[in-house]
Amino acid sequence: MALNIKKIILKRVNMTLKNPFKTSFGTVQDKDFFIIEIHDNTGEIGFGESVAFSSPWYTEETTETTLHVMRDFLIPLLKTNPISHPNDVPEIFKVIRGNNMAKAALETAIWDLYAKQLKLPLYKLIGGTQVNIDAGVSLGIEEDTSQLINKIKHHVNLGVKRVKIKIKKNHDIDVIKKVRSVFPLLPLMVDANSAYSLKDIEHLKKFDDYNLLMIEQPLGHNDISEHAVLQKELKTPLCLDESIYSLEDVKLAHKLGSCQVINLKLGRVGGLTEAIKIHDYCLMHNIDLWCGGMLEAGIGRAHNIALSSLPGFNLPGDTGASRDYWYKDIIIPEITLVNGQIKQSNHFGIGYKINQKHLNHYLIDEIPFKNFK
Ligand code: OSB
Ligand code: MG
Repeated sequence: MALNIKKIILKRVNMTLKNPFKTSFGTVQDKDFFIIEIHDNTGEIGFGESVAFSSPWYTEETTETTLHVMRDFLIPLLKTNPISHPNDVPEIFKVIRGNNMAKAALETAIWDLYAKQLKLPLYKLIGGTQVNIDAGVSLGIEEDTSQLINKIKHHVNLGVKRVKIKIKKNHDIDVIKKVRSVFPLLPLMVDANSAYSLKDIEHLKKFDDYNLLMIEQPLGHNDISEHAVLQKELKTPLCLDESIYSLEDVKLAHKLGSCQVINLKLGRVGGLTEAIKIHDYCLMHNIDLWCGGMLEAGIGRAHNIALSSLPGFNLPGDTGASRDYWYKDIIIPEITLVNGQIKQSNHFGIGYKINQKHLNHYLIDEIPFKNFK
């Protein structure tokens, strides 16, 4: 059976986060991105979301490069190559180097479409077993740590299972110390977004005193080998985010001992097919795994929730409720927490409908593609 793609529409949307999100590299408040609609010959629609930001501070991709690569390279490949299973898509996209976020935006939409054609929830199609997933929260840098502590209190009251705080040079130990003094037993971790180098090794060793779950991406955004040097000096587990683009990267990190935990993001690894391969490898090798976030709107969030149902996701991720990010999300129902957990939808595909009224409110452009083989 082929998927019979008839039409693709890229819907460019502008959404403003409730709160600016500050990291060691910069601040995000406005998200300019794409909702991808892939229509089949029966009128069924698969949805995807592009996760790149307007500027290339996290990885090299941006909203504009995503558009360029989807429009000029990836969608033309989909026009001429019939697909019988979503697993075929990375194979078809292989002739285009990199640009994983652009690839994932289309590939995840194809998975949603395929699950809908089979009349299955996406999480069931991929063999997910976790019907309730633990929510975590990632909190940006606050110059005033009492503000951060208030935010942590809010999320702890909502039942989140772990808290991640962003740190940067000269804004780390002091913050961790204050947070720990208020929340001695909280499952707490830090994310440096590559703020340090091996020169900081003595400083980073001090982090071992605060019973952190892990330190996420302390060193270079594309480094795997120096993290192995650092991990040998630290008791606290390291987690890789930015450096992981593929299963090959995970294998290398595992072999070198660069980390004990993987943060998996659909966009960064090019979609669900590669994400499942990484999940299977982590499960087989007892590598701790959780699902990261990219400040997604509802469609991307729903894809993260489905992915997190796989049995190897043994730690709470970054995915939380819609209302913690947006005044109004673009899906129905919005994503909510119950006792710090998110329940899988049993509707077909990603399990959420588009809120057309809200989507139209945010819509700034619509680019259609027709004439598929
Ligand atoms: O490093 O994990 C990161 C947000 C944007 C870019 C990179 C990161 C993050 C987050 C927040 O930490 C994730 C989320 O809440 O969606
Ligand atoms: Mg990170």
